[in-house]
Amino acid sequence: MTDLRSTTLAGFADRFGHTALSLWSAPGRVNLIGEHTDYNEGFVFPFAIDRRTFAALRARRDGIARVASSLSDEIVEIPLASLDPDAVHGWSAYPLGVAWALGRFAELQPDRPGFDLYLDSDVPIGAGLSSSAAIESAVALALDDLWETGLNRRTLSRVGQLAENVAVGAPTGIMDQSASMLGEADAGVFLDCRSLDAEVIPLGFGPADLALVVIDTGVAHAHATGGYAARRASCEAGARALGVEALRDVSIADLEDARRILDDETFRRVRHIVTEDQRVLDTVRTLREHGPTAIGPLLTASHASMRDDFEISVPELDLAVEAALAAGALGARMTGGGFGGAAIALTPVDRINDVAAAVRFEFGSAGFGAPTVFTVAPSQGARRED
Ligand code: GAF
Repeated sequence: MTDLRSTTLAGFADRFGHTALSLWSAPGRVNLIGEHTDYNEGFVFPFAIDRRTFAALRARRDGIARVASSLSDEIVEIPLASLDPDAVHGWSAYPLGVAWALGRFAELQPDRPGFDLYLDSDVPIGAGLSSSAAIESAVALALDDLWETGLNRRTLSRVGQLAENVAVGAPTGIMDQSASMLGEADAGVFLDCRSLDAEVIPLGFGPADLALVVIDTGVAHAHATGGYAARRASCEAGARALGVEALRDVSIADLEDARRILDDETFRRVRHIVTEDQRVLDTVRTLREHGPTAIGPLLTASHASMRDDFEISVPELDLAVEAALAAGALGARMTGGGFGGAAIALTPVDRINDVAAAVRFEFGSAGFGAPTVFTVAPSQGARRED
């Protein structure tokens, strides 16, 4: 396994010609359940994973920000005074967007230090495991320390979200940054996306001999384009037509009326959100009362709802779910924004190999590209590493 601590420090020294003075990291996330509910002010239940982005940092006296990454040869440089969402582009919009967004939540001194920052990561990109939130959270924590802004983790999650919404241009919700900031080992983050109240709940996968298998389909997705924004717009249109502030305010019992008021497509988008919110609450209750082996059917029902009502799945994700279930997974679903990325399968440890083999076999038979299959463990959120 790559030692990201060493590669990040070495990468920093190589690019900038001096050593880093602090090291930070933040994880990607898997969303266990609660998809597209965050921007509808509903409930989500993700966890931080044992794949992280590392950020090495050193202050500069000249008010210049320089960022570099293991994934690119360029060093992007900008005076702090010129930081603006329109002035940042490509991969550097993530770290520099965070540097800009911090100023929207905290009073920053005009003579604050600049910085050299280098990023390295083992969170797969485009797999729906939130490589973007991992960057944003690591950088937010690093710059919060450098500039002594004293923001709490909940607010730093909003900093990351603002960077993604405005600097990157992806209209995403608050889930990913919250999971990356608030996650803890062996636990999920049950988040009310309206109040931002979060509860860290033990998942108990280990004692139940369960593992969370990730099946990365290799079908890349991007939230700054098409489908994600279209689903968000449908949800907002549905809320307006139903006269509520957000779909969080629609109950299962209200769905009968909603069917009469809305066109068929908007109704199905709304039904996904309303039933998904309920599935999150049911998952948390079932986990508490009966343990993790009992939550499988809720995960699988969530996938069906995303496939049929929200229509954000793709054939590769559907096949991954079906193959995993047939090989002994207790529940499976696509995770993240959809239109590609990864599926997850809650799997008894003694069935992991069967699930991986079945998925690979079925992908081969269907003529799909080979998937990447691995397990993830619920892990600690963003932290200082040195
Ligand atoms: C992406 C977004 F970034 C999240 O905010 C969330 O909406 C998710 O898709 C879907 O649940 O990861």
